[in-house]
Amino acid sequence: MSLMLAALILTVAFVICWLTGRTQRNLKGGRIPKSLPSFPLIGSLLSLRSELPPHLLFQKLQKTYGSLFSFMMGPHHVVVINNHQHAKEVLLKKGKIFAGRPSMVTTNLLSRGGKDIAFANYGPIWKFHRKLVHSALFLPGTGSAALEKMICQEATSLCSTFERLMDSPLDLMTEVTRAITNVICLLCFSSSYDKEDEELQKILNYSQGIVDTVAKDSFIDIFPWLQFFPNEDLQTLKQCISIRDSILQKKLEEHKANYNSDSVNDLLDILIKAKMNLENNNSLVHGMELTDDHVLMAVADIFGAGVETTVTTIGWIFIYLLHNPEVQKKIQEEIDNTIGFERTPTISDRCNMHFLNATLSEVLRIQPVSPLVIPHLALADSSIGDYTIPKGTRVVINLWAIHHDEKEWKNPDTFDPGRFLDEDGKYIHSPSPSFLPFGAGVRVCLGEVLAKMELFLFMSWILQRFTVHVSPGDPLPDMTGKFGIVLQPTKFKVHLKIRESWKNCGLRD
Ligand code: STR
Repeated sequence: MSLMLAALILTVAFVICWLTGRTQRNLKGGRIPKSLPSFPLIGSLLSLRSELPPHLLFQKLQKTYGSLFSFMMGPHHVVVINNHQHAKEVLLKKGKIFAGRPSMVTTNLLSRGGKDIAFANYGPIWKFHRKLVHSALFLPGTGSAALEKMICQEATSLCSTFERLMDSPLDLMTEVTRAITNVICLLCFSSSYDKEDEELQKILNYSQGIVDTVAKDSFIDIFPWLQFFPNEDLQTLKQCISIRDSILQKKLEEHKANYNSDSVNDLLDILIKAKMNLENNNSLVHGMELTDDHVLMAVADIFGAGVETTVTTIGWIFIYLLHNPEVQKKIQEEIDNTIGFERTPTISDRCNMHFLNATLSEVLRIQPVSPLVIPHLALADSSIGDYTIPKGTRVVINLWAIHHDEKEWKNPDTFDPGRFLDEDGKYIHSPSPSFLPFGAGVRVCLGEVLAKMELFLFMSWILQRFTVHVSPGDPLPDMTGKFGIVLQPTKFKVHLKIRESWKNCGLRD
């Protein structure tokens, strides 16, 4: 009896929801996207329960609901985009309308109420802040020549650590993570960490804790009132943020104490200088304020984004090389032919290394760093294709579906660097418009240049000297990964072997 009553209540609720949806359609005139079934309070949560991670579930739901569909996440109206035409309309053509970010409990905590770049909402202060950080990434102390030097310094140290650790099963990503973290440390603070440094360990731990808990469509981001009840993930996030804050605060104070406007060496110095100029020159940039919070949150973003994304990608590159040893061999042949063994790789070699570039792009396609990117928010009533999109809608771009679209890519689930090469074996930047590894438009990735330099230099340095193999007796690493704001590979061990040709060359110490 009570079951029947429950069924009746649910049916009535469903019909009411459906009718409200229809009224909205009549009011706005345009088509509204097909929606997953939705109920009062919980929205479409029942239809979203699945074994599949969200990017694969959304890709599958396209078959029933079309490539653009919507659902209610609790009280929030969400639209999911699965093709590049709609994605480009949102990111480029209507970039400003869709440049907003939804306010979420976890991201608000992480960014001190939206004072960072990645999660802060669109507005004049955000625009100014982003421009400032963007230009800071191209100044003499931080521009590409300086970046190349920092990366090669860390690549040298990484390769000598590998020489010490090779020939036994090795968790090579631990070493790679330290190298990548040190590049960002050099860039932001002109300092780097030794292997055993406790602070480095703290940074790695807090960063993992944040990746595990932030912006994962967890219940507190859907129903903010849940934050007032005990919640383990929220507790972890708060702890991680407080560790991050104490480290960054210390760095800021050290930099302020040693600040000298004639020797501005790193990103933190540049931001401190910009803040001081702004304070002395208030009339020039009217109404713009740059607080210590803005400076710290920008650095926190660069740190988090600069480490987690690059480490994740390099992890995937190694996994694909282990699964496809012939690809590794081809890259090594290319290194041998274009660079040889008399010198180490430099960024100017990049234009001659077509196969390596193609492999890097193919990994970014098949395993996008952030499969659902950070959700966008419609800042005004608008449309996508011929669908009406009301102000306040959260727009999720399913980069995974775009990179695995069968209409755009032949056998999209097959790893094939050859798709990024033309008939003459030359690297093609984008063989299909359905390729957006760094996003596009107003919110395009700030670190694209740095990331591409790091991927190229680290991989060419490592593969010039070593070959990676699966540890004897171990299975090939898993390809599924762990879903979150970045799609991290699961841990794996490798066997590194020094290459015969490198062994006998003059460059080796
Ligand atoms: C990683 C963990 C951390 O300590 C701080 C951040 C903040 C910036 C985030 C980063 C995170 C994960 C990757 C993000 C990045 C901003 C841009 C990047 C989400 C959570 C991507 O869009 C892939």
